[in-house]
Amino acid sequence: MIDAEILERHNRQREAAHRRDLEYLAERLARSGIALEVVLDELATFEVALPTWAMAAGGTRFGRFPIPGEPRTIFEKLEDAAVIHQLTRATPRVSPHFPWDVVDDWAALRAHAEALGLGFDAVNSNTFQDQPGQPHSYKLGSLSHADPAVRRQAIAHNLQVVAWGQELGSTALTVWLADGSNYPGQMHLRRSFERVQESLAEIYAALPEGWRMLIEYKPYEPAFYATVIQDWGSALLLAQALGERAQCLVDLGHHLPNTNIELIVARLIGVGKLGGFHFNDAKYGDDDLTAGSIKPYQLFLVFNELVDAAREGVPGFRPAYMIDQSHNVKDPIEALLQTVDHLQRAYARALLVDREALSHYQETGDVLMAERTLRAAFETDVGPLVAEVRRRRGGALDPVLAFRESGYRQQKARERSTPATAQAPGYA
Ligand code: AOS
Ligand code: ZN
Ligand code: ZN
Repeated sequence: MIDAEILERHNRQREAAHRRDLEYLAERLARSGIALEVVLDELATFEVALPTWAMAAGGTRFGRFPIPGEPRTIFEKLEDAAVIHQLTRATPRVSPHFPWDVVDDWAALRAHAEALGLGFDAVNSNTFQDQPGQPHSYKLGSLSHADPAVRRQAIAHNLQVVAWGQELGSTALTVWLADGSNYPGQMHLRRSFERVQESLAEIYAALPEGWRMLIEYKPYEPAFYATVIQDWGSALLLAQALGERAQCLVDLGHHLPNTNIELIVARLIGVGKLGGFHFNDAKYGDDDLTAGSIKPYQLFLVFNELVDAAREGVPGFRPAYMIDQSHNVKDPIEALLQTVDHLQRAYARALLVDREALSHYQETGDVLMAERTLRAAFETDVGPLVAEVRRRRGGALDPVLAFRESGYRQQKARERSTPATAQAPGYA
């Protein structure tokens, strides 16, 4: 991890300016009747899981550009995750992906994570690629495949992933399927969905106590004509058919352009089926860009729904927050530090919304003032709040700069000299 002295020096150099910024913000908030300490306490509860697959340089189907010092194993990915947690104090868990994360000693991995102060979030199965030695191919589907032998193999893999997750203390399985068709006629649209439901029911029935199943949807890619679980409606139908412990996972990039994602979030909360998020951002499709980099207002509006639900105490509301990004051109650690900061800012802004006023304007039909209430929160510079939460918890005032000052990447480039094992590009 990063030398404590480097971190202290980083904070010391910025402390005076930070205090002035925070005092100014506290004064502004007080004028609107908002107590700084209350917001800080709520903001400090925000945690988001890091995906192991985003720790190394990602890629597209055209290529991948490895960077020196990227992690080669899940052990090294955890080291990088620990640095991100050290600087942000908001990422205490990692979400692994099987079989991309190869583990042969579970006790050693557990001990490694514990020593780094990390735990594990949802485990991800992978039936969108064929693995060496696998008897059946997923070329034409996995849990939806017409051949029961292929479905059985895909079900068995998911059960295996759950068993591995138990080794790690995880309590959720995320299922994302590439199942679908590229041409009209290729797949029976109704029956393929029924088969997915039946397969998921087998996995669901075997879930250990306290576990949840998170069902991820996506409109297209790699299937370009019809994806079996293509939208929140399909995911919701499955979650409802399976039972209470099955919920939907909203990956922000998995929507067609202009979809109102905050409305979907509100709908899912309304029926108790919002299981979690894969945070990222997109301009066109499943771009997997840094959360908040393209549509910060949308991200704020999503968090606005989350804060609203939390304040109201909606029963069973406890979505899992995870990041799902592919870092092709940024240093992955820096990109993740930036992402966490963007997420915290969106959350902080949502905490500042004057909900009483908003509800009054909604009920009295004052459209302009209702919108203005949201915008007032969105336009507040919450940087000092987020920095203060980090500082109080022992993190960095400016995580990206602290990371650069630490020389961590250069040091890893020396230590992790052999080329990174090729990671599957594309479907991040
Ligand atoms: C794919 O587009 C999804 O976002 C999944 O979450 C996927 O399993 C994950 O990104 C790992 O590739
Ligand atoms: Zn995802
Ligand atoms: Zn995706």
